[in-house]
Amino acid sequence: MSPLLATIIFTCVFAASHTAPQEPLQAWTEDVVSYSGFQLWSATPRNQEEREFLLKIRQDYELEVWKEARSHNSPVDLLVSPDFQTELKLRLADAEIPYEVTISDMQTAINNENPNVTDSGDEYENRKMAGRFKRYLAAFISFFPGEDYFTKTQQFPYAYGHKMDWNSYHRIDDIYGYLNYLADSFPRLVQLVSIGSSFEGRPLYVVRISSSSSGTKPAIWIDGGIHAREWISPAVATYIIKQLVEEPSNERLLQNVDWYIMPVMNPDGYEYTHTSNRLWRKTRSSTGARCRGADPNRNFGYQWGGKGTSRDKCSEIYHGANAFSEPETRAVSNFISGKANQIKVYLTLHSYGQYVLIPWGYDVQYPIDYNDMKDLANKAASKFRRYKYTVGNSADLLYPAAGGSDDWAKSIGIKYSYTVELADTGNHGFVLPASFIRPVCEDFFPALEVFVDKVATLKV
Ligand code: 0X9
Ligand code: ZN
Repeated sequence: MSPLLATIIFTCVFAASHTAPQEPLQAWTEDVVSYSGFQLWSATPRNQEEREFLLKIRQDYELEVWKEARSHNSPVDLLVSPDFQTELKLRLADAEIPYEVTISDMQTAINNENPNVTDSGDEYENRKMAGRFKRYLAAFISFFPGEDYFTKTQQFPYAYGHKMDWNSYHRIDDIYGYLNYLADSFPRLVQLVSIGSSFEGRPLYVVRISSSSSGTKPAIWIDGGIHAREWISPAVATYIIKQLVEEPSNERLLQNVDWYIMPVMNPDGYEYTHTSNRLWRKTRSSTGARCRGADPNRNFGYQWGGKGTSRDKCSEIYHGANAFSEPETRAVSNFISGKANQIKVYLTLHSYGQYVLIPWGYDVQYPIDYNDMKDLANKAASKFRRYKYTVGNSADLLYPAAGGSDDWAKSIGIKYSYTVELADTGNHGFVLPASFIRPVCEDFFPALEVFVDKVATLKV
């Protein structure tokens, strides 16, 4: 092809891209839940009697528990509606149970959590324009003999724009846009695998990051966003993806290990927390009753329906109609089962509390290789500088809860299986301001080296 013809084609394609219609704005059809006047209280029972009293109060007022732990003198975080605050204050004072109000107005906290989210538009448009230009330039150059398009896209990694940053929490489209961008821009490293569809039809994406095409290295699995409202979790998972793919100094982490990372296991729930109810936890499947969704972390098929689960469809810990009733947990279990020999570490990111939790979680039981698991977890946790994490058995440190993904992964033979409860310890809880994203991500990432060094020694 003559350079003149190529120039004409290039100009036409570039011009066409500028007149392409914009995506339609999404309609906001659903009611938004307000948490105006709701407070987060942190109560600290000091003995068995006080613990039992608090349990009674929780039941009487059907209070939602954000965090609890079995360990002595550890606080219980409760979401308290404005209707009960005066009465509850009196009852706690009567029982002499110390408590403090950690969030005085939940809706204000929610409003202030993610301030930059709408400001990224211009910057994105610039990135997208620059990306488009480079992409067309790469295509243009590839018309000439001896140049192939593939090589050029590798040289122009910003070929496609994306909206992700780690200064704000992003909607699912931004996250998925970023994953697609990486797959397009780094085809030798990144493969985007859709392992199924969510209840509402969103793709369930796993990012495979590997420096070899064969995929036979021992692997690390990381997932985020099992629980919809734990926004810091997908933020950390996407940060890990970015570091592994876009940061050349992390190349060593890919040398002997493959990665499977699923940043948002429950995309329907995640999106719902952005549009309708910031504090939604479960999936969005229909249950046939007035309440939707199941707790995906009670829906995995090991000890399903045991302690710390509920058959009440309206409960936050509803275990679902049966094990793997949710399309999200089913897809994950099918995918991981197929790679159970290759995957040596299973990490699932939650919030909050700053714990590295070791199975079993269904009850206070210890796997036979618990000490191996604990040694590795301690080594990893010793890398954290900014936030201190507690390492220990899940059911012992927190509470027994059956049907968790960590237990299931352990049960199918993945030796090193952990739940990480990211920051913080309760000042902000699930509503962790976006300014924490970078500190939490940067603090967490170096710990992955510990898992890499262990996995690299294991045979597939
Ligand atoms: O209760 C949970 O599912 C996890 N805590 S969270 O606050 N993120 O909801 C802890 C799960 C620990 N693992 C098991 N119990 N298997
Ligand atoms: Zn969680």
